[in-house]
Amino acid sequence: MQAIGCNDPTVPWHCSPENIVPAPSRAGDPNCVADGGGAFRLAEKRYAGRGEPGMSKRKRRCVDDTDLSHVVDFTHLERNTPENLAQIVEVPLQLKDGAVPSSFGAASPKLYAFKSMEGLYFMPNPFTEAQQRYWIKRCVKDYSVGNPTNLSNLQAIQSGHSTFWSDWKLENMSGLRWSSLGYHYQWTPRVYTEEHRGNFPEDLHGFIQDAASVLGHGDMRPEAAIINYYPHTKSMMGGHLDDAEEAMEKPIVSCSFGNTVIFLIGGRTRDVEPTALFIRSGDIVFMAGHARYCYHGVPKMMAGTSPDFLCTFNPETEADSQNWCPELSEYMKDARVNMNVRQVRKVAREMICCSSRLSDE
Ligand SMILES: O=C(O)CCC(=O)C(=O)O
Repeated sequence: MQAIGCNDPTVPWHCSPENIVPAPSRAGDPNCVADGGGAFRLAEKRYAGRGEPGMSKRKRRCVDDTDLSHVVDFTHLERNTPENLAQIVEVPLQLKDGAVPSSFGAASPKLYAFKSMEGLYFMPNPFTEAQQRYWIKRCVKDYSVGNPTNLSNLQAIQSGHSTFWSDWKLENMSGLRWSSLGYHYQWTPRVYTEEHRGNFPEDLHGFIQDAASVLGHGDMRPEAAIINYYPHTKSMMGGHLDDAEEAMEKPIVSCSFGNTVIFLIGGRTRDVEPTALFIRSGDIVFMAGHARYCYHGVPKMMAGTSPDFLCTFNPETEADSQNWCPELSEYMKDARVNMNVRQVRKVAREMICCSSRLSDE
């Protein structure tokens, strides 16, 4: 993963809008442009509400009326411009035995492609409310620190061995930015190695195989997950490429929960004008084919757009709930959680070492 800007190794590519700076020029790296951003960078600024180049400071402060009419909306097709609508095509799901996988609770999930972005597929929320809550709970409570093989920047802010749940405070949660499962991507050398590898959760493995199968990638082996936590509406992710996996022919499956965001996907360099999409709670984005090699990022989260069922907890009816609690509903009022999963190796490798030593590093 290659980030624009962020120099803090504990926050590899989650940059607050203030922190985003043009990428340093890396001679010989075809993904880097000397001018530090091009069309992608300008679109990020525009959607982050930071205005157009040359705009006065006063004007920049009031640009949250950014024109969103060109943002592609796969959930409400009727809201698209005629130009965007002409680009959207529904793609039949590839179903084994004609059945929609049970991982998707929705009666008939739909899958869309966008003609000018080969390899990008979008499935508007196929989950039931209970399924969304289940995955949020897994990401926030279990995948963050519960799994001892996780490498998470939360560890850096934890004191001693206390866990997030035994010491729950909303302020602690705002420090939670990412966690990795399976192969732990190493941000600085930009590699996956056998020494930095933990177990991959079975439930996530099964779900991702189901999801990839509707795209015709039923043979995908989920080997690395990055869970991204966007704790408040200023959280965003700078444009980057995910190109460190050997198995680039396999899709990235990316599921999001909580607040709505604007997602940008451009081209192989930052000079390509990106397409902007809305991603809402429960939506799944697949990046395959050409899209797998394209810059993408999240410049903007929309405040107050997390669905009501994620922002509430009813002690009378939900006290026994395994998957929900007041702390999660509090967190999800402002947050977004994204879990995105990749196959790393072309050929499966046995786990040769236990990455528990990572927790001692
Ligand atoms: O949060 C998202 O939707 C994007 C995540 C992403 O691009 C990544 O983790 O590489």
